[in-house]
Amino acid sequence: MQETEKISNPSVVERARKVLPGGVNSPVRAFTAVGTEPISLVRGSGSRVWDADGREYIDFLASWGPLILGHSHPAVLEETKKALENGLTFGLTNPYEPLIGEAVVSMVPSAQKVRFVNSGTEATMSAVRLARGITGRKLIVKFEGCYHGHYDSLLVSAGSGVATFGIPGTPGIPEDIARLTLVLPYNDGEAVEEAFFRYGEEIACVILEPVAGNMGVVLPERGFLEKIRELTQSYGSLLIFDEVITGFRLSEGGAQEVFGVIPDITCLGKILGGGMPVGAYAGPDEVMSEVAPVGKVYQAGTLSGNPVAMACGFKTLQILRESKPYGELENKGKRLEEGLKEITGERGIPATVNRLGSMLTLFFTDEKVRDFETAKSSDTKLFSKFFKALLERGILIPPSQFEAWFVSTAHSDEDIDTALEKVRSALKSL
Ligand code: HOZ
Repeated sequence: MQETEKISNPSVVERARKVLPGGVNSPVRAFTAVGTEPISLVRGSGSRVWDADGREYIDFLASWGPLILGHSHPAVLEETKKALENGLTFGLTNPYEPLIGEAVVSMVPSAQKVRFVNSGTEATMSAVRLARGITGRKLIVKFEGCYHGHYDSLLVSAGSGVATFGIPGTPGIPEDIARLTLVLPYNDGEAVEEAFFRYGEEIACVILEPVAGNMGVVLPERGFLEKIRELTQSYGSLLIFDEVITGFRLSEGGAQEVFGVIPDITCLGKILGGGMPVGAYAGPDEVMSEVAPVGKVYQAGTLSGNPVAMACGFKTLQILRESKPYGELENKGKRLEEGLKEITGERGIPATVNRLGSMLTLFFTDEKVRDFETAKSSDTKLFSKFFKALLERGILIPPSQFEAWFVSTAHSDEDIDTALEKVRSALKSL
């Protein structure tokens, strides 16, 4: 693969900057976290993507997680085109909605009913409203470093001290809203106990990524998920698993199947849409029967259940159920992890790799990364140089230390070995 000199196409990026804030429709795409000129992508196929200058990259960003089957999977494209030919949207129920709904219900252990929306943010926002509607309580518990989309109540940073109320994570969120969210350290079971001891009767729900992907990959320590399940049960609060990243990624049934902890509500997205904008929240009948029009908790969306998006997601789930690729994905993820550890070790670079299945993060720190504080001990300046050096060598990883790399069924062992060669070359150049 040609080593790339120029790594961006100014015409697309410059043109976008004239009409889009920062030239992007989502901030992280501006590459500010890595201090380099962003690239724009025009095509993807299998494990590869091409930028507007025609440069090719092996892609471990995978559009932040949806593309477990790689880019432009032929059967997924075919099903999506079939739906497209019948029309873009009807605004009434279409045949693909029960089809993908049946797939979710059969794959996700906690799901007896599912409501489709258009993004992970809508899914988590609706799940929190449902928990508050069912319990009649106001307080929410979330964890530092977990990202659940840009819903006001969840864009909240930790206040001072443990088990204290949140502060707005961005201008535009009233303190009165932030103060209803408790922000705790991830993997801190004692902090959860303290929060319930103090406020348990007022807590509507606890929401977390059962395996975090949005602070980089951080796994739950033994007993952490079980402790939260036990406390929510005994205080009558609901447990919400944000499986937007882990759903269908770690196994057919996501993290709840891997760890055997069953939430009251599961939020889904990314892989669920196969690359199209789809989110969902799901749970047992007794919970989901509270959702309008059956129950009183209102939520709606003009394009929810869009036939083209449902077709794309349905085919993706169908292929996962038939091909059962999780053993293969584990082997590929392990190959990448071991290679990264070997190379950073050879060069004496402080680094640690957190991985589960086909999602992983290389942190430039010698600390054990078990929460957001330890994740933030990473050398982000080194990461920025590493990111740019890899990009110049035709390897695309997420443009932030605090994100997950993804391996797909389309990544061959050769792709991974090539990527590891480029990692070695990139680190040598720094
Ligand atoms: N942390 C997000 C992925 N789970 C970044 C993607 C975005 O905001 O566009």
